[in-house]
Amino acid sequence: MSDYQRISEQLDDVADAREEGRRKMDWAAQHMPILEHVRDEFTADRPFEGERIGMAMHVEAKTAMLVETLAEGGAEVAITGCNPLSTHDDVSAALDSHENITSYAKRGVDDEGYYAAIEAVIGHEPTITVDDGMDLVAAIHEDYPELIETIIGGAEETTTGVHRLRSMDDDGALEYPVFAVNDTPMKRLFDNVHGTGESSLASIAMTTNLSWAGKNVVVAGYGYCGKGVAKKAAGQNANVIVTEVEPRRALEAHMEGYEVMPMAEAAEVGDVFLTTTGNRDVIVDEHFEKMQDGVLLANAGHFDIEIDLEALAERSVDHYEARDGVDAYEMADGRRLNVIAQGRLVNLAAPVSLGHPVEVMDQSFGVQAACVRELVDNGDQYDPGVHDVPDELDTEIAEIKLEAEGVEFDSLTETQREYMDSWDQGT
Ligand code: RBV
Repeated sequence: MSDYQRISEQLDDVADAREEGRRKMDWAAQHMPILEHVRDEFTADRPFEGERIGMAMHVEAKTAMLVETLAEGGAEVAITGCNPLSTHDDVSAALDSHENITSYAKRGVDDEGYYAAIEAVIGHEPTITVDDGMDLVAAIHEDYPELIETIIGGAEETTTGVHRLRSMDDDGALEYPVFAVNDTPMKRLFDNVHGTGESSLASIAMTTNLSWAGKNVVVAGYGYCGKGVAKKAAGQNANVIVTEVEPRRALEAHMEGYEVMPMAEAAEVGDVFLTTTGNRDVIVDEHFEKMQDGVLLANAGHFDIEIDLEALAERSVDHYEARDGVDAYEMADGRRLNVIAQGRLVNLAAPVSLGHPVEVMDQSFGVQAACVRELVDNGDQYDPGVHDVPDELDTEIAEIKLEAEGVEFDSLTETQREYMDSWDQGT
């Protein structure tokens, strides 16, 4: 093949990828009325003219709609992935073809490639950061502190990122304001519960072609994500077992009708294990020792630290790809323990995974967009540190969604409002 032919084939491949990425984005857009509303507003007002937004998020179709929404509002946006396995390369190519957007995201990068892309985003000298997991904030504080002076603020998408940010803030190390998008009702009650629940179970089912009905499904962690996973698994006729370390959450799971037991016991009876704790070393060697042949192990937490894969590799005598997205670890006694998506967040990192459903990401990203606007409008009113998203912004996003759904609802009368604000009217 001549050089000319090779180059023209490569160009065709890029064009095909862009087209496919665009098709995925168009589909998502049809189900994202909040972003559509916000985008119309941003396109008219151009609130981000002159701003540079650096992002590290899961680069796929829904995220792409957020990125475009910000770019249509006048921003120059640079983005990379927030997980080595969650990027859709075709969507990344489609995004990159926008004149105000540069995408460095690539699926399957190694650690070096991952951090090089984060640095490339930082190279655009962002005035606003939008993170999912806090890797951008961390890299800026560690390696490019000179940029902090010109950064207005940031927004953080996920529980793990907010947790890291709060620890950083407690240590007095966080030097610009960041909104805890994760903690808003419009995000957490939908994205973490329904989004994680539905997409994790769907990804596992599609990856394995196995049923939930009649399985013992062990859910580690009964936070918002764990609640969603437990509820949806129970809805699929699984027998749900919850493990917890926090007494009130353990009690809540118990009163919800789930079995609650230590992981050491659950390890012996579980068919499927799904971690949602945000902590490390949740399933470790002592558990692998007791597990049944054929179990499925998956993680829905942000980082791949919940299942101790090193210990599993050490304990195994053979390791092979059993299916696309399933690694089988064979023990000396013949048992096979199957890890899905390399223990990375299963709803995004398995080959068939698509991330959370479009509707919930519309909500989360609606809040993100509102936060970016708030930073541009009123950023100087926020001190360095973690901030709750102003309630009226979250409420505004809910109202846009209800209107799009054609759902009407009541409002308080003046008398009711006064009553709710009073304290002197008893029986
Ligand atoms: N999440 N993003 C997607 N773009 O498809 N799916 C899930 C997507 C986010 C979700 O908001 C969660 O807080 C975070 O990923 C965990 O990294």
